[in-house]
Amino acid sequence: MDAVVVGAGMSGMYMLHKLRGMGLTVQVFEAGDGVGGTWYWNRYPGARVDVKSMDYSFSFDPELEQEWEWTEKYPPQEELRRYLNHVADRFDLRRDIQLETRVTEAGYQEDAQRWLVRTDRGDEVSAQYVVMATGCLSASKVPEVPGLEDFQGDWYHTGHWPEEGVDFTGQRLGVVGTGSSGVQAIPLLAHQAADLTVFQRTPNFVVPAHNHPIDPEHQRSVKANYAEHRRANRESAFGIAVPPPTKSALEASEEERNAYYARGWYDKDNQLVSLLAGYTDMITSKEANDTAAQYVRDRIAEIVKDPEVAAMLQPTDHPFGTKRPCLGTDYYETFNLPHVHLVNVRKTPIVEITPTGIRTSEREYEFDSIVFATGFDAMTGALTRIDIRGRDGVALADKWKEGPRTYLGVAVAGFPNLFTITGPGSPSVLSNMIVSIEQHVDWVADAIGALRTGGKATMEASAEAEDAWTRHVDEVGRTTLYPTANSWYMGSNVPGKPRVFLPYIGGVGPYRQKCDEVAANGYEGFVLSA
Ligand code: N01
Repeated sequence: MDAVVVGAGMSGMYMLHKLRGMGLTVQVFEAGDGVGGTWYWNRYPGARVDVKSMDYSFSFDPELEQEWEWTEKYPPQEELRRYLNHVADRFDLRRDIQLETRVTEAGYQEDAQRWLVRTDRGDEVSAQYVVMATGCLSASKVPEVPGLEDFQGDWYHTGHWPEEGVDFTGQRLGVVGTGSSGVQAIPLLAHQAADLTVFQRTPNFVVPAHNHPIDPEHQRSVKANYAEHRRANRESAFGIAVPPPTKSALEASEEERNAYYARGWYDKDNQLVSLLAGYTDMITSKEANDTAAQYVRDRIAEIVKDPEVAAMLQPTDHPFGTKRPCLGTDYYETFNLPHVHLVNVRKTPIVEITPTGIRTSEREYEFDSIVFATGFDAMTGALTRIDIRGRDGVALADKWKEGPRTYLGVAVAGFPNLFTITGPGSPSVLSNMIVSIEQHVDWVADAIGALRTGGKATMEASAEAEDAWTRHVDEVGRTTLYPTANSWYMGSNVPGKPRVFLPYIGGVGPYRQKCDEVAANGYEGFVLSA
């Protein structure tokens, strides 16, 4: 093949479409038995995107974006999966996607200047280019506590939920984790379970989603001006165009600030960034950030009736936004229900899973089922779980032992012609993912096109360019409050993972400009070989 693409989520599907359009032969491998990536695997109750549908959709084909009709402000997983299946059919992608096949190895063969890719089904494919479209949040993890194999009930991870769904009616249910997945699932699980216990290690900031059917007039007006709408998203900081802030939160009066935060909290058209995007220093000044954090804590105290439970739900150990904030529907209200209980596992950690439930340092809880909403080995996990070996047989997992090193988050020195879509060191998870995915796929396709027209066999990030970029990602990260939190952005949710700020916070627009400059300067920072 000319190219192997690993993964058939949004990145892999669009990469296939682009490369095939350029006349390349492409083989896509996908572990699931369907396309859609994130929206294939995350089928837990309440799973839906928290970026508005008109923004969270492909922009590469004007007909596609005009013909698809969204139904809700934040579409549920089923609708997103339908959309991605539609994309697969519309662009005839399936014939080059091999499902139920996990890539296990990719090794660079220096003599041939090609990659040899192996799968768990015995495939062996030689390819000139390998594109890792493996997703930032796809390597799921359950807590490292002993005993799970002896649990006699059923257990689930939100990130690989059974296709047929699960009915917890009448059950005693335990849920571990209160990140975005837990926050979305808990209110719906509480409707089903007879008794629900939530194990919370860190309370999160949860803003009301105000999801609602999409206004047809709004959909029409965005579509009438879609090219401009998309351009603004591409040039914005987070891939969602909002008016740029002009002043510090500390320059605004308390009244002015609270009026602004109230719009972010109560307005039915609010969005994830609403509370954080109003002032210039929300992610750089703890004092400025505290004004919004306190606003949210006050709302929690208003909603949750039991003051002790309210206090447990109020985040105080990290600035607002430094762990991924969540959008919720009836999240805090759920803790007013008499059959819903909250356990602080920071205070009384989970010590083991027993045959009948969960034991904390304080007591044992008995359950029929347990749901782990415990997240992912983010950004690097899906890559390092594959045995990827570059020049001299060097393993990517070894090279990244002290933290990922990339050039622009898309290439790695020593790994020629290997590209990582939304890899560590790119805006990725700090952005509207689909905007970043399209930018990377377009850039990689252009780079491969340039290699082919220029008669070059390989492109490889130079060690100097990689060093400089990795330093830059770290330096920019350190100008913000992000490194002060224990978050998956920092790798802190995976024991032993180096503490490194994984994404690039320089902004989607400026990052795109930098990538375009690199290309315009003949792929500056890359070594191109004949
Ligand atoms: O995972 P998470 P997620 N004992 O890592 C806790 C995207 N996403 O699947 O915070 C006890 O955020 C852990 O505690 P702590 C989005 O980018 C988007 O919810 O590490 N608890 C935390 O509470 C999101 O950020 C959408 O102290 C343990 C939770 O489990 C990302 O995916 C929806 C534990 C994990 O939260 C990941 O979200 C869903 C242990 N041993 C996801 N280990 C939308 O678009 C972990 N925890 C809406």
